[in-house]
Amino acid sequence: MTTVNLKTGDSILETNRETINPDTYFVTHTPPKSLEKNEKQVNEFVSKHAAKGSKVVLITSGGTTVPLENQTVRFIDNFSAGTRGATSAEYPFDCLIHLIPDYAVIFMHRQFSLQPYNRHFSHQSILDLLELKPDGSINVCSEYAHKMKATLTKYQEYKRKEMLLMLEFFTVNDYLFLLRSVSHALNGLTHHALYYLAAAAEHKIQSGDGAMTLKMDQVPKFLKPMVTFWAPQGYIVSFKLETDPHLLIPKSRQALIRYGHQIVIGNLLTTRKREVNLITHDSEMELKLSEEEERNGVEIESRIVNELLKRHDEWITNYSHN
Ligand code: PAZ
Repeated sequence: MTTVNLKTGDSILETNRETINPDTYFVTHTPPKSLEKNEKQVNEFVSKHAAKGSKVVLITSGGTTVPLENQTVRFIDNFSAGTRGATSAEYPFDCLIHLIPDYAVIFMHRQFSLQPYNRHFSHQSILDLLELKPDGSINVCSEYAHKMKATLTKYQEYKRKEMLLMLEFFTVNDYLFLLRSVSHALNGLTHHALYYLAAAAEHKIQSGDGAMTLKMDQVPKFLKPMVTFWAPQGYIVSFKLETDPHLLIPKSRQALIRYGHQIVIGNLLTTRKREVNLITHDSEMELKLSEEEERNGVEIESRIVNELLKRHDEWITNYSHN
């Protein structure tokens, strides 16, 4: 349990390591209203790609919120803008262009967080990208035209081939229900499903205690039921965020052993955009951008996704030989 004093702004006072049992969570909590509609979309998407023999990757992205009231006026949020997820969602398709395996993407993202392709223009106002001509027509300003054309070409191709399904969540509760449903749907693809869990889901409020004090529980450890029941044949990649460099590898390894999935990607808050560690049960690999690569706009997600698609492929091959 984490207690936060809202009046003084004192932060974490007390932390309860006990978590809500994931089995009871889904019985004692209300599913989001959008769940049924989303499940229908996911089932159609997965069936279509299964029929074509494509692989599917689920990417979760962005922070999760914890509402403070039932009729939400205030909520607790976290820092994640969804950069990792939105950036990663573009690379399976880039691989496809380079004739590496065929992956469709389910992009499960926090509402209003960054989105693949659109992210390239999210720091500008849309009105500043456009200009009004004397004849009344609207053009993209010449300084953005080249980048806009390149991005739009890829984005439209993605859409034309129906390779991308976008699903939204807002609260941690929406996230958990949707994750369970999507995992169930993808389980039909057996080893051809890849799960890339980059969203940040940490705390859940247990109850209000007086006007100014909140008690929070850890989010249920959904990875355990996911690995055991929801997606037992999937290739599951989780992320571990740490602030202390000494804890990064041990904590990542601890998560891997505790949940028994395939890979934990450890990243530090301050260096996450240039450096990550891929930890498996019998290996450790550091992926790091050089200063020159950073200057040239190389994104670490291109390295992560390439490496994971390679490993997923080897994993499928191993299964088919056993
Ligand atoms: O969204 P972003 O790019 O700013 O941050 C990405 C991240 C740090 C949230 C992600 O890489 C991550 O570590 N997700 C898991 C966080 C956790 O629950 O430990």
